[in-house]
Amino acid sequence: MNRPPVNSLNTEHLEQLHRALVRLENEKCRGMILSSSSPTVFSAGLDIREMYKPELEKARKFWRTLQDMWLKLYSTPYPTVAAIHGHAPAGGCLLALSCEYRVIVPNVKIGLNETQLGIVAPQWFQDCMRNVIGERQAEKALIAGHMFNTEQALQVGLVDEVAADKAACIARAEAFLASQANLPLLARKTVKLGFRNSTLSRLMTGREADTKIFIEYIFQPKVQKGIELYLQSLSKKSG
Ligand code: CO8
Repeated sequence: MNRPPVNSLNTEHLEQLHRALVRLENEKCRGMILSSSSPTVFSAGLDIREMYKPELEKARKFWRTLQDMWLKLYSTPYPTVAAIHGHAPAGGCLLALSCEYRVIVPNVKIGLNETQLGIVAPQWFQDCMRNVIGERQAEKALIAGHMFNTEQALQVGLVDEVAADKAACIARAEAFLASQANLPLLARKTVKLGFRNSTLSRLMTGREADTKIFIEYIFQPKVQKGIELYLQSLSKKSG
């Protein structure tokens, strides 16, 4: 990902990611490492500006593009690793959770923190976390909107490994891909999809309802006020 400053996911960036995933699949890619060009941020999650003063059709397109990208990422026939050498809140955490393996560096915060922002992580975000860390830990983390530090993320199984720095993180991600390289492709892919199918189907059969929830939510005046204040607090911080 290379969308400075924080790889926030707007419609255009989501489309780019989606196109890249389609191309990798068509080219019969043998493995992908999802990483960031930023030294400190993996991805700040959804671009909050896409949800501020929304226009109906643009907002619908934004959400559908997110769904499209995620459906592709979650179901790739090839192995995927997230090299998390920077913070990964909310949608950034979703991207990492959607890969098959996660390597993180020290001093990173990662989690589905939506509750803390006064929003509800969509069901499929929640499913992704539940599938990685299990029901009990996911329930606790999601209710609190907990952001895990590196040690906590490793302890709870949200990530698989800690590496000292970005270079080591990429090297460990490559090692994971190497460990998968000799597995029979079809068997590997079939098992992966077997595990992920119910989560994928839940969104595929409920896409319209999921979009409706998002639209109805962001069009509420009090939600707009909250987004406005949050955006102001973020830019004050960097100013
Ligand atoms: N979207 C848009 N802009 C952002 C975002 C974002 N998610 N995050 C940061 N920015 C902007 C800031 O406003 C700032 O802009 P400017 O320079 O113009 O003032 C710039 O990026 C740099 O930000 P920081 O100074 O904060 O950068 P840091 O390196 O200090 O910190 C962080 C990086 C840790 C990523 C920090 O920016 C942060 O915490 N950002 C907010 C992350 C966040 O809350 N994401 C949640 C997005 S919502 C989501 O992903 C799922 C929502 C599901 C919706 C469900 C509805 C029903």
